Amino acid sequence: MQLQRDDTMPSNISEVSITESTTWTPLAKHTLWYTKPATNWMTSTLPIGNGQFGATLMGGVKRDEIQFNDKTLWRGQVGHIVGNSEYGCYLDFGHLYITTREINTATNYRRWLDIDNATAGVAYSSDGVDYERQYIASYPDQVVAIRYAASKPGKISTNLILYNVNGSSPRYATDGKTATVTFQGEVKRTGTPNNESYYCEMIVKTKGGTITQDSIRGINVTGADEMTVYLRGMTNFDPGNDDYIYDAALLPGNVQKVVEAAANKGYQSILADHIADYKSWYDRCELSLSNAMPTTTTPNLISAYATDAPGNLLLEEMYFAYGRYLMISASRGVDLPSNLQGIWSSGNSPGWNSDIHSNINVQMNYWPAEPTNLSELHMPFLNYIHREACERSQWRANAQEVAGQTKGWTLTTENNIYGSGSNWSSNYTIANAWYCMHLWQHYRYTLDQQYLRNIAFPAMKSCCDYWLERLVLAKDGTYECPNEYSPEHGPQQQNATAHSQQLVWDLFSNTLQAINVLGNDIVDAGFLTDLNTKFAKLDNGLATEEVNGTILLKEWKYTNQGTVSDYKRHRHLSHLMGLYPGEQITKNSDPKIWQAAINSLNTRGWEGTGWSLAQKINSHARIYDGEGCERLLNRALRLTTFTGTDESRGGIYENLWDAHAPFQIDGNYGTCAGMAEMLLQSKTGTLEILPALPSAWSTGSVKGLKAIGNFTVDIAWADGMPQTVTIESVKGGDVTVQLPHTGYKITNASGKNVKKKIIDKNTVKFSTTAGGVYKLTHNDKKHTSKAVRHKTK
Ligand code: FUC
Repeated sequence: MQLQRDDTMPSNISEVSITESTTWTPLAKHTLWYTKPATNWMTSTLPIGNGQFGATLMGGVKRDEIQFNDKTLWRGQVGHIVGNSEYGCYLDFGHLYITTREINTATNYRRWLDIDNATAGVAYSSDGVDYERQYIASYPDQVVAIRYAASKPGKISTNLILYNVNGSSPRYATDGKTATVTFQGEVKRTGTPNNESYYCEMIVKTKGGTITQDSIRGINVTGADEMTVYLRGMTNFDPGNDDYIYDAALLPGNVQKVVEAAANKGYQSILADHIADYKSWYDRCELSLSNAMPTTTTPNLISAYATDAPGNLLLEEMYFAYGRYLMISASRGVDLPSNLQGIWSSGNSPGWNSDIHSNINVQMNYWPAEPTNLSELHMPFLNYIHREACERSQWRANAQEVAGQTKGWTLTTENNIYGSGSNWSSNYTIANAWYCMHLWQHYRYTLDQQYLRNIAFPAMKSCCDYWLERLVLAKDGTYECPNEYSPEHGPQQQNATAHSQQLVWDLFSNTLQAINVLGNDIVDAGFLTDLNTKFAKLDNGLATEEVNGTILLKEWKYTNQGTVSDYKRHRHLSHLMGLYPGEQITKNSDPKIWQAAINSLNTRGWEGTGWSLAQKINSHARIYDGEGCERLLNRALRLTTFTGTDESRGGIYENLWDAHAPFQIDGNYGTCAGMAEMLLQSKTGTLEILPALPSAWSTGSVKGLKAIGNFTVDIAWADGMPQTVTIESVKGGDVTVQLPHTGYKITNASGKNVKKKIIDKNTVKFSTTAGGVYKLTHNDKKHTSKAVRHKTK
């Protein structure tokens, strides 16, 4: 349903004349800022979120629009694979319209999103008064809180209207000092007699002034010194209950408790706790490429990107920080992954239903989680996988319903939050193995064996059951995945796509390693024998073919890709799973395969949707092509204003949301991960320092990247050369580090030299103890070479 403007902001309210600020610059380095209110939700609104509940801010002066979402508000099917239009859609929850009364002009206008502190604001002056608004989405207090302030007393007079996107009008009540506004309703579900219920509450408080009910609509604040708003919408979604909902009668009380507690606590305490909480995540990792401050607005920074070198690096640094901001803001709370738009969606017709898309998108949302030190924020996705695969019934039923198997679990490409999916390309069932890669990677980064035993392994084992039963023995004596798809082109159903074979290879290899960690007793002997036998005879998805004179990695075992029209430019890199995010293809692989993978990646070119460019950055980092990464980054950060669907208009909007187009958040996350991949890789267990550093990043530093083995790594480099590398060993154990040379001095926290073993001319190995911090310093005058250069072409 599209929003009807008449239902929302009173149509007779037009914006006042606004003069842009020409003097303001933000205090925090990583601040997105603008000197005009947003006029288009997709391109210009600014998002805040507490991981589950969030808002988007338009920042008008007379007409302030705050649109909000909760990750759990979905209409659609419960269980079963159904038609494309039936399985459902992520829904807009509501809009808050705050009209500032008695205002005619605004000067010195600016609005911003400070991602170093997770606070958003609007400020302007009018008639000798300075007005300032602040907006936050608090995790500790679970509300969106808004504060309107003015430099003189009695100057805040507003009208507040809450709009229920999905049903009846709100109820307004006030005692003159506080107003409480609520709305509630149900959204339609099918496959069950029970709909999902939602409830929203807003409390408005003022310092000074009065609050009255408006004779037509909403509430009026008159002559206040300050106004604060506390807002929360929730649903009765509960994935632990059979029907995915809990008793709707309990919902209003749950919301009231949260909003009333927040209103009693007060804005300043909520703000202080919010910033402390946010920074406990955000400050763990930081990329510094530029000393520049954002002295120009974000739209200007983006426009100047192609030519303005210091600004250029600042935008790249900002985009990295923003990826982490968006993850902290969209992946906490309920055990559901962030969707195609994170948690932010206005109107009820988002692209691809803003669903959980399993053939690249939801995975990409989580690519930065481990390397950029937000490992715990991977859990809403990982717990969701475990729950749906091992505790709920539908993914297990899918094994039979979509694939005719009797064991294990699987899912299709398009998914809602109720275990249901659409039947679009439903023969694509290999997403289960790809999901298991995430389960395993979290273990590799954390070495948390309890997690491995209880959360990851049961789902990995069950996924192996599915594939061990489903694989077919081909004439060439190898095991193949039948009837698979190589998203999203070429033959719809074919045995042994490179994509499916590489993913099953990854699943089997990881599961065997997990058994090695947990002990053979974790499975029965028959399973282990079957797994070993089929792994040994598995077609590993790595074969080459010549296409128009170039040796490429095969995408289809039984179709030459030269016969598929899009092989040179298709946005998906489905046949390169083993290069990234997998680790099957490395420079130590068979040289023919390594070179074919490089050729295939280069053949796919330098264009794409936002997410495709992001995948290319990560993949080029894996082939040590720093210049290629920078070229793709330059392309990915190109301004776009197009909001329709177009595969060739990838880029960023002025609010730094990634454009597929339309807005799709995977590209934000994927590009953030790509920048981390350029600076540190650890896929094979060796810490590769600055593996794909472009010349544009000749000097810089990064702190708090994570490596496999639970190492935390800071790197400072100059002239392309790592100067110091600091490695904190969280769990102890040996660490292997690849550097430009082996002459780096290694000292421990007390400054004592650490004994190293030289593995080859670039690689050293040394022992660490849990909690130990080790500093590797480039102190050898003889070694002046730049960072390790790998031959990729
Ligand atoms: C995949 C991609 C599309 C789009 C959709 C949501 O199917 O091929 O480009 O991103 O997901």
